[in-house]
Amino acid sequence: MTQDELKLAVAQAAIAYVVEGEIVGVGTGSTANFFIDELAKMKHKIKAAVASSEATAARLRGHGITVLDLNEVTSMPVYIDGADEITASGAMIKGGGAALTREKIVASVSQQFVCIADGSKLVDKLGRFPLPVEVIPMARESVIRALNAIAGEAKLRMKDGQALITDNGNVIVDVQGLQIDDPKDLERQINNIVGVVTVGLFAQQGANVCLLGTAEGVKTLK
Ligand code: ABF
Repeated sequence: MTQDELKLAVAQAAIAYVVEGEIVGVGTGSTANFFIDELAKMKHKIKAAVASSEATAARLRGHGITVLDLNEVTSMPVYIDGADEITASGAMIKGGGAALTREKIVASVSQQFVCIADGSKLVDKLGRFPLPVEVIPMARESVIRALNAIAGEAKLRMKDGQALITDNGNVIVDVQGLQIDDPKDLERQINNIVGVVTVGLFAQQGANVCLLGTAEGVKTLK
């Protein structure tokens, strides 16, 4: 199976976690896009969606799915999103698509996080994928120094020769060369750096379920 076929398989499996008549939280990225296209097939059975990025909101609306502002929503049964890396216990690195802040916010208002990923995302230890950190622009250099002092090598993410700007108007710093033994502790440490908006470690609140696409079929990790 190709990677896209694996992504489609987990996106289809995730539909079983969507609660009819309710609001669903929707992630960002290529796997989430497969999920959005599947969700469109049952759009009349859900109340609405909350999107974790402008790109996701546009794709949902393109399918005729109502997108609510999170401020209008108290709680959602489920948030469905991809990941860049995930461990068997559900700790993740996210933010390769630069949507980590809204992803973490929408996930925090959801009762359950269902991660959808092809098998290549499952790791024993997080850190091979550069860890994204969203940063207030004026704190860029001070945060880079603070991250370098903790571990790894922090670099500003660029796009088309300029600093990439997130949906929230901030920049992304990626930390390379990490071997993350204690994801919850590192999440806490980086959250404590002044100027950090969000760290792409989802460990204190990780995935409750991971639907993993493999050649043998979709495996469910809980
Ligand atoms: C989002 O999309 C991100 O948190 C993660 O960076 C990325 C995964 O993308 P893909 O599904 O394209 O691999 O979930």
